[in-house]
This record gives sequence, structure tokens and C-alpha cells, in this order.
Amino acid sequence: MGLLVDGKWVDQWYDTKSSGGKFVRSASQFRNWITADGSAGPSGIDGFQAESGRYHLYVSYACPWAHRTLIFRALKGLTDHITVSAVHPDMLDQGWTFETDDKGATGDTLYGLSHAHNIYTKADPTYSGRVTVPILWDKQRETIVSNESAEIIRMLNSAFDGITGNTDDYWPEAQRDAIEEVNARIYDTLNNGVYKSGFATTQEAYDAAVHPLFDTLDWLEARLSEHRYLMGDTLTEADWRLFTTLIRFDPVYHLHFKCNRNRLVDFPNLWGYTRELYQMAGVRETVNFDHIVRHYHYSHESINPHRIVPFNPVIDYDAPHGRA
Ligand SMILES: N[C@@H](CCC(=O)N[C@@H](CS)C(=O)NCC(=O)O)C(=O)O
Repeated sequence: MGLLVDGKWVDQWYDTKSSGGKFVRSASQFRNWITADGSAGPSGIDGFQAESGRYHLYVSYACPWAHRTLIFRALKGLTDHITVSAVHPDMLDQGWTFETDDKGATGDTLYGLSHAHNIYTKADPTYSGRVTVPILWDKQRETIVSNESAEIIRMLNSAFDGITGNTDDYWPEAQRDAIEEVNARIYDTLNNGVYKSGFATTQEAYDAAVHPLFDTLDWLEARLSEHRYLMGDTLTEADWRLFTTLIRFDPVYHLHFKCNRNRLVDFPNLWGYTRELYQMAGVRETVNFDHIVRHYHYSHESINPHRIVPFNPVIDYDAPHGRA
């Protein structure tokens, strides 16, 4: 895997040497917004009006950030309005590819390109930076609207409401500050914390990631003993952002990223909550455990150089969750 420099692919693994063994995630660069009337969003330029059939998501089923966008597409009734291509789970020398498999990798259904980096250079032939998924693509202007999942889910939350008639709101105005606060802790110590733990190349960097990670899981376990969802009685984006990390915890992060003080199934509230969210309409179809387990173990050469995919326990996410 690697990154693009002036539109050219450079084979390079994450560099943790210059950061004292710590994994540092780089910021996404395409930051435009789809809006109902095409006006500019909080960042970027205008001209990306919500329209049925105009936009496309490039995702990996393995990737927790891309997974958020698939969940919002499902929850918000957008499956008939936004098309999807899913990359192959193996992310090797040339990054994400559009190889196909029989388990959900679709190929590039728009252009038939071979790699995700081709999508970035199609949008900007001089692009420099990492080639990540999700990518929200505009078929009309043939460019990337956004490659930042946190912003894509907020677009999907409301921009298409006039088209779908679905006004479910996972980013309610009255709770925004409180959601941001919870998101910040969960992002730093969990969503990204699992990567900081797994990609650490010094004991210090690992210790600095793994302890806050389990402190946050303990905090969430207690919070869910008092509240049905993170913000109370209704689901918000905070829950879905947490869910994509929890669903990968026992199959991947516990072993592969050395997040092994406990398993998810050891936390009764978090485990019931994860099953409840998994069983909500449309969500199960966004979870592809084959791609999740295969991707991490096969692609991260620095962590698992022999690419052995473990024989995992069967986990029954469909078991009754008993939460009311
Ligand atoms: N901030 C981005 C992060 C996306 C991201 O890091 N995706 C990973 C897959 S889980 C990726 O494509 N990594 C490839 C790379 O960094 O080279 C977002 O949330 O959309």
C-alpha cells in the first residue's frame, strides 16, 4: 500500500518512525458537501445538489469509516438513489483494488478502473496524499465530492430528505454539542484508538493507546446501563459511529490490533447494544464479516507478515438482545 505524490503512486507503509512509534492519521482532502439546493456546505464549493442517481459511493466493506456511509445510505432510504462499488478486501502494494470476488467486491461499476488511486487521479491528476475509502463521487461533474466519512454521513442524514421523504434525524440540532463531545472521545480512543494500538511500533505508543481504549469501553458500558442509546432514548450518529468499531472488535481488533484486555462479548451492555443495532432494518446487509476478517489479517504486512487468517469463534450477532 502507499500514497499518491503529484498523481504518481508511491509504495510506502505508514511511517511511524517520525512520530515516536505512534500511528498518525492524515486529514481527508476533498471536503465538499451535497446539499438540498446545491449551495456550499460548511466547507468546499457549491454545485453539488442532491439528485437521485447522480452520486456514487466507493467503499470497502472491511473499512469502519466506509461502513458508516453504507449504514446511513440504508437507514435514510438511499439505496435506490446512490449507487455503490465495493473494493476487494486485500489492500496490497497498489492499495485498494477493483478486483472482484464472489463475496461482494463489485469492481469499479462506473468506469471499470483497476485501482482506487485511479479514481483520485481522475478527479485530480496531481493529487498528493493517501488513497482512502469511502469516496463520494459525483457522476455528473466526474469528481470527488468528499472523502471524509464523518461529513458524508451528515450529508446523507438530511440532504436527500426532499427526494426520499425520510426525515429521520441522526444529527438533531438540540443535541449537537453533546454528540460532538461523545464523538470526540470515541473517535480518539476507540475508532482511531484501535488503529493506534494495532499500528504502534513501540511499547510506549501501544500502552498510550490501549489503556484509554479500555477506559472508554468501561465508560460506555456504564453509560449503556443507564441509557438505551448513547444520547438517551433515540439513536444518533454517535451510535452508528461507535457501532462500526464494535462490530469489528472480536473478529479483528481483539487479536490483530492487540486490544485484548477483554472481548466485546465480555461487556453485557455493549454486547446487547451491538446486537440490537446489527438487527435493525437494513444494517445487517451492510456488514460483511468475510471482507472484514480477510482485509485486516491479509493486508497489514507489518503486523501479520505471513498473512494467516485466524480460525475465529462463531459469534451470534442475531441472538436475541433482550433490550427494551
Ligand atoms: N478520515 C477518513 C479515513 C478513511 C480511512 O482511513 N480509510 C482506510 C480504510 S479503513 C483507508 O482507505 N486506508 C488506506 C490508506 O490509508 O492507505 C474517513 O473517515 O473517511
